[in-house]
Amino acid sequence: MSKIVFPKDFIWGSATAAYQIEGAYNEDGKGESIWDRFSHTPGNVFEGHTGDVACDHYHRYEEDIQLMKELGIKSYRYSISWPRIFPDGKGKLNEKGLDFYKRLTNLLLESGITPAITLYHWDLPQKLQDIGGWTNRDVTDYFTEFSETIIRSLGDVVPMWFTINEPFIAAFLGHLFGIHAPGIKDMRTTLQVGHNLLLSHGKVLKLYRELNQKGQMGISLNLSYKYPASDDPADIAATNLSFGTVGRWFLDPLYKGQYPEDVLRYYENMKVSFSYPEEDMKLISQPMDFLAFNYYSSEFVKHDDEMGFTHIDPEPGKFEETEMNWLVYPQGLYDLIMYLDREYGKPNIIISENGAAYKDEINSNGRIEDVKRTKYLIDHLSHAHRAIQDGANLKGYYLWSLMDNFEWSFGYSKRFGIIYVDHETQKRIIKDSGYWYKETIANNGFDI
Ligand code: IFM
Repeated sequence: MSKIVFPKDFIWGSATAAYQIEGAYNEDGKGESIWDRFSHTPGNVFEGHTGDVACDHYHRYEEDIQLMKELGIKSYRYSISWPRIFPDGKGKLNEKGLDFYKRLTNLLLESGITPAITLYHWDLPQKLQDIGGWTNRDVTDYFTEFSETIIRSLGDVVPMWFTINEPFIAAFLGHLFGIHAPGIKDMRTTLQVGHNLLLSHGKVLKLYRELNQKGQMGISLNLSYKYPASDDPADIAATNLSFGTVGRWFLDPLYKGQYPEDVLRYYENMKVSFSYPEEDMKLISQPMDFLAFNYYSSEFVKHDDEMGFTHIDPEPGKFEETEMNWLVYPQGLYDLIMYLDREYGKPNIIISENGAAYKDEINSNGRIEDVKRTKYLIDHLSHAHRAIQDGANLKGYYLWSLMDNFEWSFGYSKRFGIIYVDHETQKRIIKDSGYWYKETIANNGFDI
């Protein structure tokens, strides 16, 4: 047995997002979000589930913070529902909505938990979707105004800020595959939306600096590591392209001020183009305090004549899969961190999400023995630790998720939490993985 010990100030966190846990979808003056509209439209979400009640966190946040305290969570990453603050997306401020986040943040601070805010985790006000949503450049200014309100209200006490969560997912799942809100299927729109999300990030980061804030700000990307399915040069090229479309497409503008040439060509060949003023890149590529990413799995890539690349399971049955059918591949986390360290100038790195969905059952003693989730966490954190030992500036880890919640188009059918939520009664039960995390935080590491 050996002991894994993390650096002294390592941030042990857990994460959630507003639409996935809050509920209270039409209370205290909150406006409609694109996820309210999407989930209320039949056929979009598993068995018609919605976030109307979700985990009822809006009313139960005190109990939830008490649970975080019990687990010894050091930092809590949560997002702000934009339509709760500006029901129309802009204009008139809804004080009651803002007050909720003030109460939540204050109680976290009183409980010794460091607040970490995500400004956009996908719940765009529907009123802004009605004028084109993220395809409309004006929305980047409305987002900046919304962010200014939040930063002016909470900036003094919140030291950690994530501008946009997973711009790739918001753009591609929402505007190309149509399986997330707002349910559009158009490639050109997708690229424009991706760009405007990056631009919004840049505008808010500039504002944050102008407001002389003392905390740290970065963006949160969804990244996985890509491996060629064989030694065939065509598969190796496809792997580079596959990472290019998801990873470099966002990383290069942020760090190099330009979209990757090869991926631009790829889209040109597909006859998809989009435009932006060149000066956008200056905003987008301002230095961030950290680079955050969400890691769940990795992919094996094969050349595909039509699309250029496709993802396959090279040895079916060899690797475990989670309930999301995502391969469990902890080595990918190490390879990804080291890649970012090498290619993007040794940034400070935060793992802003990592975790796994499994089928959880309450046993006769009322316990949830989620052995697989605990193993998933041990394996991923071991690889994260190895990256730190090999020189990467990994500063913190936010486990996804604090509690079972609304998993977008899968509704409540997937459970990612270290706290079990009975969605009928709203009863919470800490799972065994939660107790393991508690011990890990207390010991700043674990035995393997
Ligand atoms: O639940 C999501 C979260 O909202 C964004 N990152 C991935 C998680 C699991 O799918």
